[in-house]
Amino acid sequence: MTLSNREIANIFDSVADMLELKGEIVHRVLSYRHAADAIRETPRSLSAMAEVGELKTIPSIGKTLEEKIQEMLATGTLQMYENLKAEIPPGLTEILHVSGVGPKRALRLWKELGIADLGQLKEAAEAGKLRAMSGMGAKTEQRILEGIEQLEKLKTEGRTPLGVALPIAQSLLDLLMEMPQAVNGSVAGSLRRARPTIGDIDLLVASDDPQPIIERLGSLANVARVLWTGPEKTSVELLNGKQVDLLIIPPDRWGAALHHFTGSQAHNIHFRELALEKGLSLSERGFKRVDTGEEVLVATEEEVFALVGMPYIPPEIREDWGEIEAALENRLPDLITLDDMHADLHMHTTWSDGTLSIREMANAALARGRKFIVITDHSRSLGITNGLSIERLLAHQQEIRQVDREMGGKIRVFHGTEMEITADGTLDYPDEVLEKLDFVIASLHTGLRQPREQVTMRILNAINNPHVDLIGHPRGQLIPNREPADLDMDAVFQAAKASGIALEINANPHRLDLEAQYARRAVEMGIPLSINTDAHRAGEMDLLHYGILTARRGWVEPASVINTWSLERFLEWAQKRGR
Ligand code: DGT
Ligand code: CA
Ligand code: CA
Ligand code: ZN
Repeated sequence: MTLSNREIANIFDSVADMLELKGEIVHRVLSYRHAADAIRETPRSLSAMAEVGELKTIPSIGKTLEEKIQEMLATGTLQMYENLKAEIPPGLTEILHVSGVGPKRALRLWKELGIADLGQLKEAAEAGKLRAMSGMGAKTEQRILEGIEQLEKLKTEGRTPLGVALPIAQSLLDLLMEMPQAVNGSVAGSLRRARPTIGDIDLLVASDDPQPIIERLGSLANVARVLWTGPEKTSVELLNGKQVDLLIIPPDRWGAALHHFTGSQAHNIHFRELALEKGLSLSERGFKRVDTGEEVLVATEEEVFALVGMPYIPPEIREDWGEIEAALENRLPDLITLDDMHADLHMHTTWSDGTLSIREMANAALARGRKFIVITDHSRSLGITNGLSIERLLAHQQEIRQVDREMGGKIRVFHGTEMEITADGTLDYPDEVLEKLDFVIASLHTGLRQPREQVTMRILNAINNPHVDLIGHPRGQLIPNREPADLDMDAVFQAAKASGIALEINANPHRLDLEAQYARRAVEMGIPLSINTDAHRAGEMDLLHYGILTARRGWVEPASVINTWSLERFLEWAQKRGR
């Protein structure tokens, strides 16, 4: 049994924790953490990459880490990790993540009180045993207890989907921006970078008068309690258990703070190295000239980038995935925006499991400025959605043609299907039926837990059918709880490239599938993408921006997305594909 990418990343994270406990230099600890992050974001299997000698193409993986990965692939473990585990109880790494406990304290808890895991720490804190340790008091003990609770909650509830966190954050920010003291405001952190899931919500407000704004946040209706508060910042817990960090920034330092708190951490570290090469030390408070110690305040993010000699990098791509190099060489992508989108090619009506008629969906799309749409109800084998029999599919077409005529050219309405790829890999409609449709999506909704070979074979079957135009939500993940299918994505991309088919970025925030790193690879290979809402009701058409954010994170430019094409080009492309 060879280790999966995730297992290897987890081992690297544990190694980082243990090295940190041992007091290793930060640089070495971070190299393991960054490697773990990079591996989690790598779309190809490490064992496949190792076979062709491509491990070192992963960011943060150099010769040493490459050898460690090879060792894990070959032996199923890492000797260095086993040695560390013999030295340090593995449970101690959890304690390290309790807020209020750092590596030094964790080590002392173990050596002086024999505390080796989170459960024992909780017991000791509840029994009031921690305060006896030198440098600790009842207050620290209380903070540690709260830290444990928070960590436990995080472990059970996990991260928050972007689609849940973003509207909450935006409404909190809107309320804060009503204050006369607030001159500027933004979400920051992973939320501003639009990661599919969010740890905590970071908000920034520019003001010279922090207190009223801090008090306002604490008083808002959906704030359960204030966790702590200082002169310029506060953390609160929302009724849904999520944490919000708010920081108030003097307006003349806004640019540096916004850049710092947007992250990612890896981007920041790399960016600061470049600043240093220019003799500038950058912190969240601004730049300082290394030689004279003179402060250089920056009020806008544009100035932050300009001072280090590069164009503005959009927040969605600040992950240290090559954006800094691209900026320096003036080859940043011209990222797609919502305005580039003309069409929505995936949606459902009352004919299957949608809530509105074809006519109502067409009007809803028209109201949102779409120029053409495809109605793609489910196919016959997905009984639970009232999928269409062949007979009903043909009647469906009649009604769609009728609505298309009624719309008088204000919006074009085409006939498609979201066809099941059944559990044995056959397609739900025969070719002679598919021929009659304007556009064909094929998707997996069942058998997602099948072994890799089987589930991959099914999707390849669909890709290789010349009537299929698009694979819907290819990986089948549901955010935050359902892992993607175990697809061989190398094989999927190769087949897609060969057949000329498009792959979807499903904009529904529970899907965001393909995710950014896969979308980026598709674009690099010249595979067309399609960003669609998969709307089952009118309101879901408004979720398109999540698909755009995801595409932007994947460096996607408008030309790669068929929804940005003119109607003529779209039809020509779809017709060439087997009809
Ligand atoms: P999350 O909350 O887990 O989804 O991820 P982020 O990226 O929002 O992380 P968070 O909330 O811990 O911190 C917000 C930003 O602040 C982060 O993206 C970069 C910056 N930051 C936080 N800690 C550090 C650090 O230790 N070093 C550097 N350079 N930047 C940091
Ligand atoms: Ca955050
Ligand atoms: Ca935070
Ligand atoms: Zn659908």
